Amino acid sequence: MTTPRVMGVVNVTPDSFSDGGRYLDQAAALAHARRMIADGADILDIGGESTRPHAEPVTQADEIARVVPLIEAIRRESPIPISIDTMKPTVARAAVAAGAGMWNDVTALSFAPDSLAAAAALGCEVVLMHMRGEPATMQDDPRYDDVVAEVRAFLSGRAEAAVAAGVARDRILLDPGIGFGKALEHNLELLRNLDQISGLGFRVVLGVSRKRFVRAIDPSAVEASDRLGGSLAAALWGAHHGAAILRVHDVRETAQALKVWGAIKP
Ligand code: HH2
Repeated sequence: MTTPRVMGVVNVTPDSFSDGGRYLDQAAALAHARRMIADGADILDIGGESTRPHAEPVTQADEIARVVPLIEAIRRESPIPISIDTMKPTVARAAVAAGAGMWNDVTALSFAPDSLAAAAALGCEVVLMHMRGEPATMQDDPRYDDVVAEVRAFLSGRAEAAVAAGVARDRILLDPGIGFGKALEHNLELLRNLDQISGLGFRVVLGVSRKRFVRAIDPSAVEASDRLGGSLAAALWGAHHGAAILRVHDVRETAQALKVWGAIKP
């Protein structure tokens, strides 16, 4: 069991659920990225569009204007791997040209007709995430017969579609999409059975940081920033069940938790 890499989230958006608005300003976003690098991030995930329920859609041009200057600025001062969190191939292309090496797509390359071909042509790593429905409505009473089997089948199908389109198998990562069209019990079932996702043979990305399921378990954790303890508990669970990358807001605390976990595990 290897220690997962820590992916620090930098949202350059006015409305992200945990840090929306804080880093819309480029200088503040760059300062935040620098802090995450100093705190031990292994990867930065840059996003210019929020995927929270009822978030405002963003035009391609605005999204590029938010993320590309930041990626260029980080690249000028650090070799840290950069991921672009977008569903739009045009934004992914611009981000990769600016220095990103990974495309993190919450729609698993299904948002645009040319997403799969774009990923293959870019040759970057791709994160294929499971989401039920669309951000606007995904939390309206999501239902599954067998959430683990359904998410597993979806991710396996998208991975095979990516391979068929020309994405190298070892460049594909899978993510069960905690909180994306899932009620508390669905999120918990997926975490409980994470081994079944890692068992598909691809590296697994896990995003549990500050998510609403923590509040569903501890109703006192009203604000996203109140959810560090729950986020760390779920992150370490993920580490123990094969996650290769943990996508987090609290880099320093997660990196420390992983160091302790790594020192304890045989
Ligand atoms: N979660 C969010 C966004 N992108 N990507 C992956 N691969 N996995 C996730 O779990 C994931 C993701 C939501 O978190 P955040 O970016 O903080 O909020 P928002 O979407 O509102 O910007």
